[in-house]
Amino acid sequence: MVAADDPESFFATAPPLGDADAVAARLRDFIARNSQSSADGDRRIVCVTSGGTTVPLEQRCVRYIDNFSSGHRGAASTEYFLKAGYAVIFVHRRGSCQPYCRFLPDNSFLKFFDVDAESKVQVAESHATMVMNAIGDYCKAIDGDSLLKLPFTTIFEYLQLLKIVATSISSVGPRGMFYLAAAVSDFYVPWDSMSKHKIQSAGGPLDMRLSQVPKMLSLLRNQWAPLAFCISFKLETDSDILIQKADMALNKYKMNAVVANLLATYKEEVIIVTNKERSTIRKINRDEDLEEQMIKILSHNHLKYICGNTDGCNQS
Ligand code: PAZ
Repeated sequence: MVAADDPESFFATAPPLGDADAVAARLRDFIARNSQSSADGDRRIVCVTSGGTTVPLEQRCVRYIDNFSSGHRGAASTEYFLKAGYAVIFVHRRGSCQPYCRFLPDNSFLKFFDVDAESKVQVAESHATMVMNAIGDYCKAIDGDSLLKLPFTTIFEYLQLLKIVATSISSVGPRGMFYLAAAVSDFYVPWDSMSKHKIQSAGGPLDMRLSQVPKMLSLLRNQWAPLAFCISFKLETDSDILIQKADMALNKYKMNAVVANLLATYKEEVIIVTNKERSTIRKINRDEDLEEQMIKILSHNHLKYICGNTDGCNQS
């Protein structure tokens, strides 16, 4: 019997994605269109993962373990990648923060609207510019075929999606990038050992053994998309181990960069760790997005990587 932390066994026993063939076809078309249509024919394509994966405890799921992530970083980064000219495959947790909607308030977006005397609904004057810009940017991304959104909820869906995206993106070689900002579960209940129905409380306290989620970064790097530029993220709560863990991921999984951040400060500061350097990026003022600086640095590094891997590189 193969262990639950073995990738083959993970994929063999996971409930299959219902629309895997349709997703693969959409990806093929998206990548083909974005490889032909750009002015220089060398458009870069990034897969941004965003939001947390869930671990169901029951097959007919009532309860699940969740991972911390609002999806804000992935959504903001997607906007800046689009601005930098990338085509973006946005692999996101259903219901998490979306590109161009980050400014929507948590409590109620209804405060964005006014009703006039004739009962016509309009955007409140105070928010009109913001909403108009967001609609404009969003429509430009969708109409220009630059943004493909693929949702997941569970760890099973996420890893199957990642595999399909990676094997599709491999066709663009070094022009492909992975920006893995999603918070992915480290432990899970294998589908075939999961309770089918809601776990009952009558039996007293619950003892549950979680298996380790297989490490897919080596597969991504070595098999699925060997030439892609790969950036993984490392979130820790203990500052003493953050850099050590980032270095480990960089070397063990041969990432091109690791973005290290601490739970207490991740909105204000990140450290980009590469084989050559560690760059600390800090938010300078309240209105600035940290992601703007991050994407500038990472897309520049990606260009250099493409040049180092391509004959007759014409990237500027
Ligand atoms: O999604 P968000 O903006 O609330 O948080 C972003 C983040 C902290 C989840 C991300 O920066 C990150 O570190 N992701 C990797 C998490 C991990 O180590 O599993």
